[in-house]
Amino acid sequence: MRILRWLAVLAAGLLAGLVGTLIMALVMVSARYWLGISPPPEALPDRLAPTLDIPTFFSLFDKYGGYNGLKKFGIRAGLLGLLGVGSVVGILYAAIVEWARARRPSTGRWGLDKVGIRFIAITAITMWIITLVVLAPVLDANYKGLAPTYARIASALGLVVAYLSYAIGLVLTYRFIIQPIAVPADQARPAGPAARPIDRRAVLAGAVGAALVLPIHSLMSRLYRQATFTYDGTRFPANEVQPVIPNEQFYVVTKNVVDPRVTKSFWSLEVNGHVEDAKRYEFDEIAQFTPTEVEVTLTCISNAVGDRLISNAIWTGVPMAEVLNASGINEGAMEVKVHAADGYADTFSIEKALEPTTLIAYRMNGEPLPQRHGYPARIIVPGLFGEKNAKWVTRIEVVDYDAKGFYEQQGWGPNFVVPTRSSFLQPDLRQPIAVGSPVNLKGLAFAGDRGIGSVDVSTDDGQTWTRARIDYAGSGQSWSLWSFAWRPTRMGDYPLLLRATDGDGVVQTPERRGIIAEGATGYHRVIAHVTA
Ligand SMILES: Nc1nc2c(c(=O)[nH]1)N[C@H]1C(S)=C(S)[C@@H](COP(=O)(O)O)O[C@H]1N2
Ligand SMILES: [Mo]
Repeated sequence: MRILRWLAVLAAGLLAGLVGTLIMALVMVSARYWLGISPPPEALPDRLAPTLDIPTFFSLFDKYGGYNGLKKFGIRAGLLGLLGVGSVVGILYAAIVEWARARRPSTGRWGLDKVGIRFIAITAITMWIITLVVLAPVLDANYKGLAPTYARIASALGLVVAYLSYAIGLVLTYRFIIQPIAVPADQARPAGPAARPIDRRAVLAGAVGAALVLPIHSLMSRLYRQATFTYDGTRFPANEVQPVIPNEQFYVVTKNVVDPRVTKSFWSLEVNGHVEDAKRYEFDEIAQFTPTEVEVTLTCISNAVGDRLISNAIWTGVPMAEVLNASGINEGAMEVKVHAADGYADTFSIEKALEPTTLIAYRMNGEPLPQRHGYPARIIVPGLFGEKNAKWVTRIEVVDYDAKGFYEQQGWGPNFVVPTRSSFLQPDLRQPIAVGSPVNLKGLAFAGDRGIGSVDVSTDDGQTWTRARIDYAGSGQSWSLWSFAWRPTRMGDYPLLLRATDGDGVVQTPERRGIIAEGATGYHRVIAHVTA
């Protein structure tokens, strides 16, 4: 009997804990959807990702089905974690309340037990502090674009409101379900808990909890529809060689499950750190600086030789130098650390930051930056890998030490200069070529901000080389497009090779190097099948 009564009150605690967790989940998902405040199941993976080394990071890709699979796993694990902790705390709460009640019945006002209230308050505050400490580096994220200074406050407040909503939900639900067992004064109290759940009320509480699942599910589905799963890893289309890639076809890489949706009026850009005069700019104030236009190709460090995680666009924005100089860079400044609305950060040298082509860009191919490419503003830093080109930028911090970016902490780099590469794009050489007929081979060559000097093609696996025609030279910070008229005269398999020379006269290295840790190098080699 005694054990059954214990089980009944602990089950009531579990139920109350679940209802509390669902209330908290509703608060968290609402705060995420409307205020851009990142909940722990989203923030914690972001906190952990940079602490993994590259082999672990990649083995997790294998284990969970790529970056997207890993992202989904992270969120799911976080949600289960919340449910787990919420349930356990609910059970503990019931145990403590009933242990106290058994010793001294009816200890508090409104039928609330003082020991229980103290326990839940201390637990919620402790959890809050632990979360703040653990998530400290990512608290400056705000997916609506709030500047980091305010974002940190918003994140901390969002968390405390969520945890308190759990605590209050738990306490009130438990209070609602449980009825103290009245014992006449002249009788001895039975051993074990002096309370029992009221069945009908437990069912009602369960129903309320179940009803909460609806709005949570609806908000989560809206976020899911915005998720990056459908477009992360987009490559520019292979079937067309265009000098400038239209915004909708530009390659995309993002660390996020749901990318920032910045509200322009919410957004501002902080410039601070090792400067004389820290500043914060509204969007219109950034747009008031004299704009510059630069054509720059971006490519991801994880773009394999011959792959298409690379695209070219014309970017409009203000040179970062103008904005930095307006704040006065202090003696000893070494790097800029650029922070973004998604908690992402990356760094490059102050010299690179001051080059006239390094931009705070707000237009892409003449249009406002698309949301997935960093609306309302991103960094464009020619010559360095894509990851340095932070999207949704919210803060430029000047630092006097060697700061590390999101991926750099995993062990990427330390050199992020794009090596010279070239690749075949057309025609699709999986299709056989008819012997004796002319083929126009086409492709790209890219050497970061060194520009392309020339491109050579070999149709005999590197024994002889012939200069290709440069059809589109580009800007010196962009790719060049080349073509090569070829007429194979005998049947068989031809190993085609390509070799670019950069604007400084340095020839592309043939040395094959993998993506890790400074990006792939080596010749793009494809086999042309020439048939009758
Ligand atoms: N804020 C933020 N900026 C970011 C990233 C990110 O996840 N968050 N990804 C980086 C990486 S790894 C690359 S390759 C480029 C891709 O830019 P794009 O999607 O506009 O092509 O953005 C970089 N900037
Ligand atoms: Mo990247």
